[in-house]
Order: sequence, then C-alpha cells, then structure tokens
Amino acid sequence: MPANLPPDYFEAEKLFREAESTSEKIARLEDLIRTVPKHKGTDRLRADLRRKLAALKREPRSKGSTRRVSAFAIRREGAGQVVLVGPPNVGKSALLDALTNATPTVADSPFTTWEPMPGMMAYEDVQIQLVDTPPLNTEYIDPGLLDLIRRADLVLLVVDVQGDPVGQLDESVTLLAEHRIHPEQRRDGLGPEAGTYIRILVVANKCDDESCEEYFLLFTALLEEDWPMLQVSATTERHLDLLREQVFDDLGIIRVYSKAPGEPADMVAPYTLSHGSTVADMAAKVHRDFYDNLKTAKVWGANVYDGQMVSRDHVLSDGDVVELHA
Ligand SMILES: Nc1nc2c(ncn2[C@@H]2O[C@H](COP(=O)(O)OP(=O)(O)O)[C@@H](O)[C@H]2O)c(=O)[nH]1
Ligand SMILES: [Mg+2]
Repeated sequence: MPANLPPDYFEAEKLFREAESTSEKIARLEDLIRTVPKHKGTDRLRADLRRKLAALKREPRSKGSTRRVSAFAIRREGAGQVVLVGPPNVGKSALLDALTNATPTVADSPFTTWEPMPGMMAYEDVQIQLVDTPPLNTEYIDPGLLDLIRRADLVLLVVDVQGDPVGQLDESVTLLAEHRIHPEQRRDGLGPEAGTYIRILVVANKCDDESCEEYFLLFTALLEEDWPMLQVSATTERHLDLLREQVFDDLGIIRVYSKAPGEPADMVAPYTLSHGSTVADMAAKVHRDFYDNLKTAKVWGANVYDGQMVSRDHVLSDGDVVELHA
C-alpha cells in the first residue's frame, strides 16, 4: 500500500504523465520507479510500474516497425479523442496544423491526407487529442476510419463555408448514416437499433474575417436541422479560441488537481475525469492501490469548505484540489 510515498514520487509521477514520446515516457518511468522506496508495502506498486515499463518498451518507437497495425488504431492520449472529419479540401489538415503541435501537409489538391494523423491541442491546462483523417469518400471509406469515428469522444465535421457547405454537410451525414453512424441529436427519432450515435460539432471553416458572416448566416438558414456549429478560420485563426473552449465543454470533463499531504497542490498537470466522477474515480486514476485503500480525502474547491474531509462517494467539481488518504 503506497501510503507513505515521498514527495519525489509525486513530482516524478507528474513528469511521467507529461511525457509525450514513448522514449521520453520510458526515461521518466525509470526515474519514477527509482523514487519508490523498497519495502513490503510498495511491492504491488513497483510491480505495476515495472509492467508498465515493459509494455512501453515493447511499443514500436518509429515508423520502421515491423508490426503491422492499422494506421487508424490511434492510441488515445490526453483528456479526449476528437476526430476531424469531412470532404476533401475543407481545411481539416489546416485546422490540425493551427490547433495542435502536429504538422500535417496542407494542400490545394483534394487527396493530400491518406492516413490519420494525431496532434495534441492545449485548452488552458488540458491536452486534448485531435485526429486529422482522409476525406470521407463516396466510393470507399476505410473500415478503420469508421471505427475511429465510432469510438471518438467528439467528431468535428468540417465544411468549407466558401464552397457548398450545405451539400458537404448533407453528403457527409448521409455517408456516415449508410454505415450506421448517426449524430447524437437523432437518437430519439431513430432508436437504439439504428447503430452508433456520435456527438458532432459542425465546424464551418474558411470564415476568414467579418465579411464571412453573410455566408455563414446563409448556410445556417439553408439547413433543415439544428446543428451545434461554429464558424472559424484555420488560416486567420479567427474564433479558434472559441473552438478550443467548445471542444472542452463538449467533452464533459472536469479537472482535478492532486495534492500530497503537507505539500502544495500540483496545479500543472490535472487529472481529467468525466462529469459526475467521485473521489474514488480519481483515486483509481492515480493508482489502483489508492482506489483499494482509500479511506477519506480532503477537498478544496466547489461545494466544500477548504480542506473538507469527504468520503469516497463525494462528487468532484472542475478545479477541485484533492488530497487522498489511504
Ligand atoms: N481561405 C482559407 N483557406 C483555407 C483555410 N483552411 C484551409 N484552407 C486552404 O484550403 C485548402 C485545403 O486545405 P487542407 O487543410 O489540405 O484541406 P483537407 O483536405 O480538408 O485536409 C488549402 O489550400 C488550404 O490552404 C481557411 O481557414 N481559409
Ligand atoms: Mg487533409
């Protein structure tokens, strides 16, 4: 039971969580393991960490790997996986480029993107994964792409407001429906047998400046259905701040900051949990042993007085600071 872990552990654990590449993760996990004192009480924790390390070392580290995995099996990272979907040339790759650390090829030819590409988008202190994808094509859609869309926490359906956004939206939604993928707002009408329901945010791209307003209003006026929607520009970055915020809101997550007894809270790398999560859910994210042995917790934040003792079932709020007591 990792009751008396030293402050070094929490510091190293935070660095590990912030690591991005596999090799960086391996290095930081090795550092983390060194901070765990060796005694009976930490056996399980050390075994778990070593297992994690072994798994990381098995991971392919570069494109030259011999293991054949679908290019569409993108490993989830960060607080949520958000997939950019749409017809060719609407600016999906340009949006990934503008919003994340990834650098996809953006080009005037329609089929520049053949494989999905992930990137990390920062919203305040949260990292959210965005995945750029090949265009939705009437002839053939890779089953891997459909799976990626089904599993996504949120789909950004991108259209070009300077082109034919109504046609692009209709066609994309029809194509997805042919593969039994439907927007969340149709759930009540179609029922559970119709397939998978996904949350879609329509992103009207190429709204470069104020003069776009007219096009955008025309676009919305011509739609027969209400869509959650935003106008943005990848090129001028207009309203990209609103897009980041909307994506965060749509993911329905809260940020919780951990604090070791007698230490200041770690306000840099929050744990992200879904709305309605409890202290026990947070403990499970930190480590299974915390979950098993959790007795109480102290919480600072919403709906509590500072440092209030709460039980495992206490529901957390965005921004809470939590000190777990095993
Ligand atoms: N004016 C304008 N052009 C854009 C914008 N976003 C992308 N483009 C252009 O649209 C073309 C297609 O962009 P790309 O990102 O490759 O589209 P994708 O096929 O959807 O990935 C490129 O020539 C981009 O420069 C935007 O916000 N405004
Ligand atoms: Mg592209």
